[in-house]
Amino acid sequence: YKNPHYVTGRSVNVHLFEWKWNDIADECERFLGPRGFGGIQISPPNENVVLWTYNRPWWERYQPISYELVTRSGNERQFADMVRRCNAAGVRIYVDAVINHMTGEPPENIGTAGNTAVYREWYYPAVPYRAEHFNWPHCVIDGSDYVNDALRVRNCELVGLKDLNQANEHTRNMIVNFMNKLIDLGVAGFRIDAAKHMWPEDLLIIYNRLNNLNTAHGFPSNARPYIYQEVIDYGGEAISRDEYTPIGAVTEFKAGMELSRAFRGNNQLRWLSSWGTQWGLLAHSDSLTFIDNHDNERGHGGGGGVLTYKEPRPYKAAIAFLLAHPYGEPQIMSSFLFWDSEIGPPMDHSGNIISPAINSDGTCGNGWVCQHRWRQIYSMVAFRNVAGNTDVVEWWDNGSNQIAFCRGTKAFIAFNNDRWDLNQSLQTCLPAGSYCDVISGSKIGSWCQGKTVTVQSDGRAQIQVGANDYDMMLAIHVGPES
Ligand code: QV4
Ligand code: CA
Repeated sequence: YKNPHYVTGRSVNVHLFEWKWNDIADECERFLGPRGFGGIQISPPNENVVLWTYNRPWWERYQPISYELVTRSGNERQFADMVRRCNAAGVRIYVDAVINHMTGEPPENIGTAGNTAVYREWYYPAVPYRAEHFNWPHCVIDGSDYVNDALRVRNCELVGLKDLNQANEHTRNMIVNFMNKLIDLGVAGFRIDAAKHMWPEDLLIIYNRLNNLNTAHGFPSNARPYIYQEVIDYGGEAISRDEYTPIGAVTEFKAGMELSRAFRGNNQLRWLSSWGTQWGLLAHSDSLTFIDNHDNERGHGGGGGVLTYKEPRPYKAAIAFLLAHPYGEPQIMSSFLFWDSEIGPPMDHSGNIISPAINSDGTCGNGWVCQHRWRQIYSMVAFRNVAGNTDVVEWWDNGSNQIAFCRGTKAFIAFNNDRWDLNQSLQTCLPAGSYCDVISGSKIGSWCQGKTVTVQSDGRAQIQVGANDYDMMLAIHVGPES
């Protein structure tokens, strides 16, 4: 369950938060496919409660009413079309699977597919679930339970969301049928929402009943879905990420926390020479890494003070390091603009999501941030693909916040987070020649829009990253784009 089944030569998963299925299909064909992206995490595809009371917040999608594939992102036909078109473009789809719970007792009672529930009776007819399919006795998780009581974290309600009992055979069957339907439609795997709140042994039973990936969508035979489980573990809790690594990959929240700290200037970059398990991070093959996710970019899920699109300079640098370094399976966030933590995606007066506009310079409009379309970010996806499975070699640092390293003989990157310029002859490990820095500009024909780097026959080059440059890194690699 730890192989994302990317098409050969691709990497990086982008979370297209709250995007519509038709827009994702277009984005696969016009941008993500051609740019070498490996996959997309989509928002939950199953029916959720509609919450006009809160002006359609993004988090209504984490309150399921049924497993019908009808949401603001689109219906089942549009979902199937998206998966087919993205797979054809070489880009995999991962579903955010909300299987720990159903809705709480919200003030409204109609779902995005038109179904209703009887909250006080734990009755969700469109699945169907009845009271016997939930955990009893009824209880709600307290803050202190996270430290003291694993049983309550798993069998009580997360913020009042009706807690399904995954040890119940009917409950398991409904969940497995839902996930298998998605696999048959061509998805490559799942983010398991709130995995901490379910028993690993129950989850393993569910995973083991999942179908192999659909060979008609280009997956090899006997391929198992990629599973990455959302377990927030900064240490000190009753439940540990290590309980989940035997059954699948796990979200490594410490990666974003540590890189945010370092690129904000609160830890010296030179320490990153040992980035990986020596930092207390999960084993490489268990680790889904990211700087920010949809919760902590807006202070949900305990926040964590991570970098987001609102601090673009250090954010781009942290992402560049995440993508340049071989450790972990990286994911990037693609957001909509927000000014409060509850507001949903751009929408019209009827609640329909407004599609991102694509500006002439390739960036997004209509309220969408589209970090994946920022040059400094998509260029680093290409960098990672070129670097492939090469190691970090020729690490250099100045004893402070200027660092540089090669990826084998394929790629080179330097960062400067000091208050003085980096201007140094460094080993790039690349064949002699003239290269375009992929951070400060694109290569247009054989002309560099940004900085040019001249690599000598011994692999060395004069590397300059000014303290006041627009970005704090410089990256070059073999291949046409640099
Ligand atoms: C309110 C009160 C509760 C009360 C309840 C019952 O706050 O004290 O018990 O009413 O009446 C929304 C509201 C929340 C409300 C709840 C139930 O924000 O105030 O409770 O609905 O009506 C997202 C949001 C939540 C949101 C939820 C459901 O972040 O704010 O709750 O969706 O709409 C822990 C977990 C971790 C989790 C993280 C947020 O270990 O698993 O908290 N992360 C995932 C998702 C996250 C999602 C959920 C889990 C739930 O990434 O986006 O929560 O599916 O760290
Ligand atoms: Ca639970």
